[in-house]
Amino acid sequence: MKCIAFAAAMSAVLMASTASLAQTPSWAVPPESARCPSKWGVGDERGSGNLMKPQVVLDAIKLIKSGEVIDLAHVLGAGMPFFGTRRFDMHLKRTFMNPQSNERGSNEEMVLSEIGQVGTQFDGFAHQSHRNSHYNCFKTDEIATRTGFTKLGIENAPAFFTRGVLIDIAGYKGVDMLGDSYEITVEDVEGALKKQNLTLKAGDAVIIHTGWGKLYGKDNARFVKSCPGIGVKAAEWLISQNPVLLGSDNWPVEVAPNPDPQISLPVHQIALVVNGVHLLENLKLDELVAKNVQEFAFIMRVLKIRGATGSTVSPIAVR
Ligand code: UVW
Repeated sequence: MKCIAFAAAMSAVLMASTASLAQTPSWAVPPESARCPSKWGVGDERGSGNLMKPQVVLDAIKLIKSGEVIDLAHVLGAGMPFFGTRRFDMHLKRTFMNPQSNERGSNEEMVLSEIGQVGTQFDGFAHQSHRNSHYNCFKTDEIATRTGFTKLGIENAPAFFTRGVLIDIAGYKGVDMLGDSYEITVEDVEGALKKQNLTLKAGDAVIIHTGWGKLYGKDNARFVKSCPGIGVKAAEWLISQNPVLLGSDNWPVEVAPNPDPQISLPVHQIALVVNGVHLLENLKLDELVAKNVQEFAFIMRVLKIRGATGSTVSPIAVR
Protein backbone atom coordinates (compact mmCIF):
# COMPACT_ATOMS: atom_id res chain seq x y z
CA MET A 1 0.00 0.00 0.00
CA LYS A 2 2.81 2.36 1.05
CA CYS A 3 4.58 1.56 -2.26
CA ILE A 4 1.50 2.46 -4.30
CA ALA A 5 1.07 5.77 -2.42
CA PHE A 6 4.77 6.61 -2.96
CA ALA A 7 4.55 5.82 -6.69
CA ALA A 8 1.41 7.94 -7.03
CA ALA A 9 3.07 10.86 -5.22
CA MET A 10 6.18 10.57 -7.42
CA SER A 11 4.18 10.56 -10.64
CA ALA A 12 2.23 13.63 -9.44
CA VAL A 13 5.55 15.45 -8.81
CA LEU A 14 6.85 14.38 -12.24
CA MET A 15 3.66 15.51 -14.00
CA ALA A 16 3.75 18.87 -12.20
CA SER A 17 7.38 19.54 -13.19
CA THR A 18 6.79 18.46 -16.81
CA ALA A 19 3.77 20.79 -16.92
CA SER A 20 5.80 23.74 -15.61
CA LEU A 21 8.55 23.08 -18.19
CA ALA A 22 5.95 23.06 -20.95
CA GLN A 23 4.42 26.35 -19.77
CA THR A 24 4.01 29.05 -22.39
CA PRO A 25 6.70 31.74 -22.08
CA SER A 26 5.30 34.94 -20.55
CA TRP A 27 6.24 36.94 -23.69
CA ALA A 28 6.91 36.11 -27.33
CA VAL A 29 8.14 38.23 -30.25
CA PRO A 30 5.11 39.23 -32.36
CA PRO A 31 5.04 37.80 -35.89
CA GLU A 32 6.58 39.89 -38.69
CA SER A 33 3.10 40.54 -40.06
CA ALA A 34 2.24 42.36 -36.81
CA ARG A 35 5.42 44.48 -36.55
CA CYS A 36 6.45 45.28 -40.13
CA PRO A 37 6.46 47.69 -41.72
CA SER A 38 7.14 49.75 -38.60
CA LYS A 39 5.00 52.79 -37.86
CA TRP A 40 7.78 54.85 -39.46
CA GLY A 41 7.27 53.16 -42.81
CA VAL A 42 8.77 50.52 -45.10
CA GLY A 43 12.56 50.64 -45.13
CA ASP A 44 12.83 53.07 -42.20
CA GLU A 45 16.14 52.72 -40.34
CA ARG A 46 15.71 55.50 -37.76
CA GLY A 47 12.87 54.23 -35.55
CA SER A 48 12.44 56.44 -32.50
CA GLY A 49 15.16 58.72 -33.90
CA ASN A 50 12.43 60.10 -36.18
CA LEU A 51 11.03 61.88 -33.13
CA MET A 52 14.00 64.27 -33.08
CA LYS A 53 12.24 67.22 -34.72
CA PRO A 54 13.12 70.95 -34.43
CA GLN A 55 10.20 71.60 -32.03
CA VAL A 56 11.57 68.95 -29.63
CA VAL A 57 14.88 70.85 -29.57
CA LEU A 58 13.15 74.20 -29.04
CA ASP A 59 11.10 72.76 -26.15
CA ALA A 60 14.23 71.26 -24.57
CA ILE A 61 16.06 74.58 -24.73
CA LYS A 62 13.35 76.08 -22.49
CA LEU A 63 14.43 73.69 -19.73
CA ILE A 64 17.87 75.30 -19.56
CA LYS A 65 17.71 77.91 -16.81
CA SER A 66 21.08 77.99 -15.02
CA GLY A 67 23.37 76.49 -17.64
CA GLU A 68 24.60 73.82 -15.21
CA VAL A 69 25.95 70.77 -17.06
CA ILE A 70 25.78 67.32 -15.44
CA ASP A 71 27.79 64.45 -16.90
CA LEU A 72 25.82 61.24 -17.47
CA ALA A 73 28.71 59.11 -18.75
CA HIS A 74 31.24 56.93 -16.98
CA VAL A 75 34.88 57.38 -17.93
CA LEU A 76 36.20 54.75 -20.36
CA GLY A 77 39.29 53.00 -19.01
CA ALA A 78 40.73 50.64 -16.46
CA GLY A 79 38.27 49.40 -13.85
CA MET A 80 35.13 49.49 -15.97
CA PRO A 81 32.78 46.47 -15.94
CA PHE A 82 32.28 44.37 -19.06
CA PHE A 83 29.48 42.16 -20.26
CA GLY A 84 30.88 38.82 -21.47
CA THR A 85 34.17 39.01 -23.37
CA ARG A 86 33.99 42.71 -24.23
CA ARG A 87 37.08 44.80 -23.60
CA PHE A 88 38.66 48.20 -23.80
CA ASP A 89 42.46 48.32 -23.87
CA MET A 90 44.28 51.57 -24.31
CA HIS A 91 47.92 51.66 -25.37
CA LEU A 92 49.63 55.00 -25.14
CA LYS A 93 51.85 55.94 -28.08
CA ARG A 94 54.41 58.51 -27.09
CA THR A 95 55.25 59.37 -30.64
CA PHE A 96 57.84 62.01 -31.26
CA MET A 97 59.51 65.25 -30.32
CA ASN A 98 59.68 67.51 -33.37
CA PRO A 99 63.19 68.79 -34.00
CA GLN A 100 62.15 72.34 -34.93
CA SER A 101 62.94 75.28 -32.67
CA ASN A 102 59.55 75.12 -30.85
CA GLU A 103 60.18 71.45 -29.85
CA ARG A 104 56.59 70.35 -30.29
CA GLY A 105 55.94 67.02 -28.57
CA SER A 106 53.20 64.74 -29.89
CA ASN A 107 51.36 61.79 -28.32
CA GLU A 108 48.46 59.55 -29.28
CA GLU A 109 46.94 56.23 -28.35
CA MET A 110 45.83 52.94 -29.84
CA VAL A 111 42.54 51.70 -28.41
CA LEU A 112 41.64 48.06 -28.88
CA SER A 113 37.99 47.87 -28.00
CA GLU A 114 34.45 47.00 -28.89
CA ILE A 115 33.83 50.70 -29.20
CA GLY A 116 30.11 50.15 -29.86
CA GLN A 117 29.25 48.12 -26.79
CA VAL A 118 31.37 49.23 -23.84
CA GLY A 119 31.01 51.82 -21.10
CA THR A 120 28.08 54.21 -21.26
CA GLN A 121 26.66 52.85 -24.49
CA PHE A 122 23.86 53.38 -26.95
CA ASP A 123 22.18 50.45 -28.71
CA GLY A 124 21.18 50.65 -32.37
CA PHE A 125 18.84 48.37 -34.25
CA ALA A 126 21.47 46.09 -35.76
CA HIS A 127 22.43 45.06 -32.21
CA GLN A 128 19.54 42.65 -31.66
CA SER A 129 17.29 40.45 -33.75
CA HIS A 130 14.62 37.83 -33.55
CA ARG A 131 16.24 34.93 -35.32
CA ASN A 132 17.30 36.44 -38.69
CA SER A 133 15.01 39.44 -38.46
CA HIS A 134 15.71 42.95 -37.12
CA TYR A 135 13.70 46.14 -36.69
CA ASN A 136 11.45 46.70 -39.72
CA CYS A 137 12.19 43.12 -40.79
CA PHE A 138 15.65 43.75 -42.23
CA LYS A 139 17.29 40.32 -42.45
CA THR A 140 20.63 39.75 -40.74
CA ASP A 141 22.02 37.64 -43.56
CA GLU A 142 21.16 40.35 -46.10
CA ILE A 143 22.60 43.34 -44.22
CA ALA A 144 25.59 41.93 -42.30
CA THR A 145 28.96 42.20 -44.03
CA ARG A 146 32.56 41.82 -42.82
CA THR A 147 32.86 45.60 -42.63
CA GLY A 148 29.60 46.33 -40.85
CA PHE A 149 25.85 46.40 -41.40
CA THR A 150 24.69 47.88 -44.70
CA LYS A 151 21.37 48.85 -43.07
CA LEU A 152 20.45 49.94 -39.53
CA GLY A 153 24.02 51.05 -38.71
CA ILE A 154 24.43 53.44 -35.80
CA GLU A 155 25.27 56.29 -38.18
CA ASN A 156 21.51 56.54 -38.79
CA ALA A 157 20.89 57.75 -35.22
CA PRO A 158 20.20 61.47 -34.99
CA ALA A 159 21.82 64.05 -32.73
CA PHE A 160 19.81 63.99 -29.52
CA PHE A 161 18.70 67.29 -28.03
CA THR A 162 15.48 66.71 -26.20
CA ARG A 163 13.71 66.75 -22.86
CA GLY A 164 15.27 64.29 -20.43
CA VAL A 165 13.14 62.84 -17.65
CA LEU A 166 14.64 60.96 -14.74
CA ILE A 167 12.22 58.41 -13.25
CA ASP A 168 13.67 57.72 -9.83
CA ILE A 169 12.38 54.25 -9.02
CA ALA A 170 14.92 53.66 -6.24
CA GLY A 171 13.82 56.94 -4.63
CA TYR A 172 10.17 56.01 -5.04
CA LYS A 173 10.85 52.71 -3.29
CA GLY A 174 12.77 54.50 -0.53
CA VAL A 175 16.08 52.72 -1.18
CA ASP A 176 19.51 53.71 -2.50
CA MET A 177 19.61 50.70 -4.78
CA LEU A 178 16.93 48.23 -5.90
CA GLY A 179 17.47 44.49 -5.25
CA ASP A 180 19.74 42.35 -7.45
CA SER A 181 17.01 41.24 -9.87
CA TYR A 182 14.09 43.46 -8.96
CA GLU A 183 11.59 43.85 -11.80
CA ILE A 184 10.33 47.42 -12.12
CA THR A 185 6.58 47.29 -12.76
CA VAL A 186 4.13 49.63 -14.49
CA GLU A 187 2.84 50.57 -11.02
CA ASP A 188 6.37 51.57 -9.97
CA VAL A 189 6.80 53.76 -13.04
CA GLU A 190 3.40 55.40 -12.70
CA GLY A 191 3.86 55.80 -8.93
CA ALA A 192 7.30 57.41 -9.31
CA LEU A 193 6.08 59.78 -12.04
CA LYS A 194 3.11 60.78 -9.87
CA LYS A 195 5.36 61.35 -6.86
CA GLN A 196 7.69 63.45 -9.03
CA ASN A 197 4.71 65.31 -10.48
CA LEU A 198 5.86 64.59 -14.04
CA THR A 199 4.21 63.23 -17.16
CA LEU A 200 6.01 61.89 -20.21
CA LYS A 201 5.67 63.26 -23.71
CA ALA A 202 6.63 62.06 -27.16
CA GLY A 203 10.33 62.44 -27.90
CA ASP A 204 11.50 62.34 -24.26
CA ALA A 205 14.75 60.65 -23.30
CA VAL A 206 13.36 58.52 -20.48
CA ILE A 207 15.96 57.61 -17.88
CA ILE A 208 15.35 55.14 -15.09
CA HIS A 209 17.28 55.32 -11.84
CA THR A 210 17.70 51.93 -10.14
CA GLY A 211 20.73 52.80 -7.99
CA TRP A 212 22.61 49.86 -9.57
CA GLY A 213 25.20 52.29 -10.91
CA LYS A 214 26.66 52.47 -7.39
CA LEU A 215 28.35 49.17 -8.17
CA TYR A 216 29.92 50.36 -11.45
CA GLY A 217 33.69 50.16 -11.10
CA LYS A 218 33.32 49.12 -7.44
CA ASP A 219 31.90 45.60 -7.60
CA ASN A 220 31.97 44.78 -11.31
CA ALA A 221 31.32 41.07 -10.79
CA ARG A 222 28.02 41.80 -9.05
CA PHE A 223 27.22 44.65 -11.47
CA VAL A 224 27.13 42.33 -14.49
CA LYS A 225 25.88 39.15 -12.79
CA SER A 226 22.28 40.41 -12.62
CA CYS A 227 20.52 43.73 -12.18
CA PRO A 228 17.23 45.41 -11.33
CA GLY A 229 15.43 47.04 -14.24
CA ILE A 230 12.20 47.35 -16.18
CA GLY A 231 10.28 44.21 -17.07
CA VAL A 232 8.19 43.47 -20.15
CA LYS A 233 5.06 45.27 -18.99
CA ALA A 234 6.88 48.43 -17.83
CA ALA A 235 8.84 48.51 -21.11
CA GLU A 236 5.65 48.21 -23.15
CA TRP A 237 4.02 50.97 -21.08
CA LEU A 238 7.02 53.28 -21.47
CA ILE A 239 7.26 52.62 -25.21
CA SER A 240 3.57 53.46 -25.57
CA GLN A 241 4.54 57.00 -24.42
CA ASN A 242 6.77 57.39 -27.54
CA PRO A 243 10.20 57.98 -25.98
CA VAL A 244 13.16 58.73 -28.21
CA LEU A 245 15.18 56.36 -26.01
CA LEU A 246 15.02 54.38 -22.78
CA GLY A 247 18.08 54.60 -20.54
CA SER A 248 19.21 53.38 -17.15
CA ASP A 249 22.15 53.08 -14.76
CA ASN A 250 22.38 49.31 -15.25
CA TRP A 251 23.93 47.35 -18.14
CA PRO A 252 20.85 46.23 -20.12
CA VAL A 253 18.18 48.82 -19.03
CA GLU A 254 15.96 45.82 -18.23
CA VAL A 255 15.83 43.39 -15.31
CA ALA A 256 18.33 40.55 -15.68
CA PRO A 257 17.89 37.68 -15.66
CA ASN A 258 14.25 37.99 -16.62
CA PRO A 259 11.99 36.55 -13.89
CA ASP A 260 10.68 34.18 -16.57
CA PRO A 261 13.61 31.80 -17.17
CA GLN A 262 12.16 30.93 -20.57
CA ILE A 263 12.98 34.34 -22.07
CA SER A 264 16.29 36.15 -22.50
CA LEU A 265 16.49 39.97 -22.27
CA PRO A 266 13.02 40.44 -23.84
CA VAL A 267 13.10 44.23 -23.43
CA HIS A 268 16.02 44.32 -25.87
CA GLN A 269 13.72 42.80 -28.49
CA ILE A 270 10.65 44.82 -27.46
CA ALA A 271 12.61 48.06 -27.82
CA LEU A 272 15.14 47.44 -30.57
CA VAL A 273 13.46 44.81 -32.77
CA VAL A 274 9.71 45.21 -32.35
CA ASN A 275 9.36 48.98 -31.80
CA GLY A 276 12.59 50.55 -33.01
CA VAL A 277 13.27 52.38 -29.75
CA HIS A 278 16.90 52.94 -28.76
CA LEU A 279 18.41 51.82 -25.43
CA LEU A 280 21.05 53.71 -23.45
CA GLU A 281 22.98 51.66 -20.91
CA ASN A 282 25.42 52.17 -18.02
CA LEU A 283 24.41 55.75 -17.38
CA LYS A 284 26.06 57.62 -14.52
CA LEU A 285 23.15 59.06 -12.60
CA ASP A 286 24.58 59.78 -9.14
CA GLU A 287 24.98 63.54 -9.62
CA LEU A 288 21.56 63.95 -11.23
CA VAL A 289 19.95 62.11 -8.31
CA ALA A 290 21.99 63.87 -5.61
CA LYS A 291 20.96 67.25 -7.05
CA ASN A 292 17.36 66.11 -7.46
CA VAL A 293 17.32 67.03 -11.17
CA GLN A 294 14.38 65.23 -12.76
CA GLU A 295 13.68 67.25 -15.91
CA PHE A 296 16.46 68.69 -18.07
CA ALA A 297 17.77 69.14 -21.58
CA PHE A 298 19.34 65.86 -22.66
CA ILE A 299 22.14 66.22 -25.22
CA MET A 300 24.07 63.41 -26.90
CA ARG A 301 25.68 62.49 -30.20
CA VAL A 302 26.70 58.95 -31.11
CA LEU A 303 30.00 58.10 -32.80
CA LYS A 304 29.16 57.88 -36.48
CA ILE A 305 30.66 54.46 -37.03
CA ARG A 306 29.30 53.19 -40.32
CA GLY A 307 27.43 49.92 -39.95
CA ALA A 308 28.02 49.58 -36.19
CA THR A 309 25.58 48.03 -33.73
CA GLY A 310 26.02 50.76 -31.14
CA SER A 311 28.27 53.49 -29.85
CA THR A 312 29.98 54.43 -26.67
CA VAL A 313 28.53 57.84 -25.82
CA SER A 314 28.90 60.82 -23.51
CA PRO A 315 25.45 62.25 -22.81
CA ILE A 316 24.95 65.34 -20.67
CA ALA A 317 22.04 66.84 -18.78
CA VAL A 318 21.78 70.63 -18.87
CA ARG A 319 19.43 72.62 -16.67
C1 UVW B 1 23.73 42.51 -24.76
O1 UVW B 1 24.25 42.71 -25.83
C2 UVW B 1 23.18 41.22 -24.39
O2 UVW B 1 23.65 43.43 -23.84
P1 UVW B 1 23.77 44.98 -23.90
O3 UVW B 1 22.96 45.52 -25.02
O4 UVW B 1 23.13 45.27 -22.59
O5 UVW B 1 25.18 45.40 -23.95
